[in-house]
Amino acid sequence: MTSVHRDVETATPRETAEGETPHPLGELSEQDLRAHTAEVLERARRRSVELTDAVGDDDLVKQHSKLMSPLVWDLAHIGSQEELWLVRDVGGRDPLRPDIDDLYDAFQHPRATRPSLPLLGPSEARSYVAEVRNKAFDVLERTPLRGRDLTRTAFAFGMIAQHEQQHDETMLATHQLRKGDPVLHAPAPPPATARHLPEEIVVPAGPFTMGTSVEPWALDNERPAHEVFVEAFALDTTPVTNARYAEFVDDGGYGDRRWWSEGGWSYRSEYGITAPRFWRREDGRWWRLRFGVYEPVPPDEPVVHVSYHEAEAFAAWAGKRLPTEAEWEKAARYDPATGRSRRYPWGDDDPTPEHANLGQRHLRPAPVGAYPKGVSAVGAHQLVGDVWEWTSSDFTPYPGFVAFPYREYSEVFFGSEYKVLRGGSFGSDPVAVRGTFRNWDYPIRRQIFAGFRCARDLRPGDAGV
Ligand code: AVJ
Ligand code: FE
Repeated sequence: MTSVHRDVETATPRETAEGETPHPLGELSEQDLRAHTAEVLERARRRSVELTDAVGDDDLVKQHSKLMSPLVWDLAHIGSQEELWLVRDVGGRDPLRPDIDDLYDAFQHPRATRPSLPLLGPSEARSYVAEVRNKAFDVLERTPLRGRDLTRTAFAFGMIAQHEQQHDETMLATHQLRKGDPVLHAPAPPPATARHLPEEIVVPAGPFTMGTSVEPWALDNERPAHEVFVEAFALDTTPVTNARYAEFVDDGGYGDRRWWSEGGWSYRSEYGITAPRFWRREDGRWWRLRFGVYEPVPPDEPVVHVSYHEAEAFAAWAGKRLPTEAEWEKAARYDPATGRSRRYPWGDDDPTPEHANLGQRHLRPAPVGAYPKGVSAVGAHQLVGDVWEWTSSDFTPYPGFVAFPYREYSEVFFGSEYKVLRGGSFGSDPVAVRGTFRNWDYPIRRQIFAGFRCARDLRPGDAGV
C-alpha cells in the first residue's frame, strides 16, 4: 500500500448525546409529523414514477448492466419493503402478496440473476406499489408515533422513504448505464460563485462527537453518538475536479505502479482501466457520456465515476491520502465555536437548493464553488451533495452499535470488504443524506456517483499545528 492509513480513533469512545443539537422533528405535533412524513413518502414516489415512466416496458424489464437490476425489479422491491415494514409489521395487516416476498429479497437473488426471475411485469409492479402505498398511508393515519422504537417519531416511515430514495439513486445509476438517446432532462446546476478558494483547509486536533443519538431517522449504523479524537489534518476545500484528475491521467497515472495499492493495481490491470468510467479521449481532449449526452468533460466539476482504487492512486500521486471517515465527518459537522456537531455542514437546517446539489434536481455535479452557503464551520465546500466521497475507512460498527430494525440493513456488511462513502450525490435525496449518513460499497465500484477529496497529515510549521 502506498498510502498511509492511520487509526485516528484513539480516544476511548463514550456516548455523548450532549455533543449534538436537538432535532426539530421531535418538536412537531403528531399531526404535523404525519403530514411531513406523508410528504416525504410522496416525494420518493414521484421520483420512482419519473424514473420508471421515462422508458418503455422493454427497457424496464431489461438488464442494462450486470451490475444492476432491471428497473422493474427495483420498483417492486420498493413496494415489497414497504409492505413488509409498514403494512405487515407496523400496521399488523395481512400480507398483500406473500407469494412474491422471495423474489424481491435482495439476499436471495444477486443483481445479475434478477432478470431471469418470474418478476411482476411493469403494469403489475405499478399497481402493486400503489396498493401498498394506500395501505401504508392508512397505517400512518392510525399509528401513534411514539412508544415503540419502530414507530417513535415515525422512524419506520422515514426508513422506508430513505429506502425508496436509495433505490431511486440506484435506478438513476441504471439510467446512466443505459444505452440510447437521453430520456431524463434537468436544468444545469448553479455556476461557481465562490472563487479563489484555498486548496486546503486545516482542521485542528481534538475530540468531536461522531455519529448521532438524536437524529430520529438516522439508521442503525450512524448510532450511537460517541466522542472521537482526531489529530490535526489538512483537507481539500473541494472535491477533486475533472481538470485535476485529468492531470493524473495525462501524467500516466494509470500506468504507474507506484501510485496503486496491490489490490488497486491488479484491479486496474484486470479490467484494463485507463480513465474514469464514461470518459473517452477524442481529438486530443476528454469527452464523457452522461445520461445519453456526449459532451466535453467540464473541467471545474468534481470527478465522478471513479472507484476507491482510482481515488487512492490519485491521492498518492498528489502526495496526499484519502480522509478517514472520522476526518470527513469532523470537517463536515464540528463547530469550533460551540464544540458541538451539526446535522449538516452549514448548520442544523434541512438542506435547501441553496445549500447543496441533492435530489436529482440537476443530473450532474455542480462546479466547485457553486455552493458557498453550504460551507462547513471549518471551511470545507460541497461536502454534502454533488458526488459521494470515498473515505479510507472500512465499513465497521460504532462502539455500542445495535442492529435495528434488521441485521441485513448494515450489520451483515460490516468488515473489510467495503469502503465508506460520505456526503451524498446529486442523485441522493435530502432525506437520505446527513452529516452522519454512511454509505458503503466495494472498492472496485464506479457506476455509483462517487468522487473524492484528499487529505494529508500536517507537517510541523503548517498553519494551525
Ligand atoms: C446503503 C446504498 C449500500 O443500495 O445496497 C437498499 C441501501 N439497503 N436496500 C444499497 C439499501 C437495502 C444500500 N446502500
Ligand atoms: Fe433495498
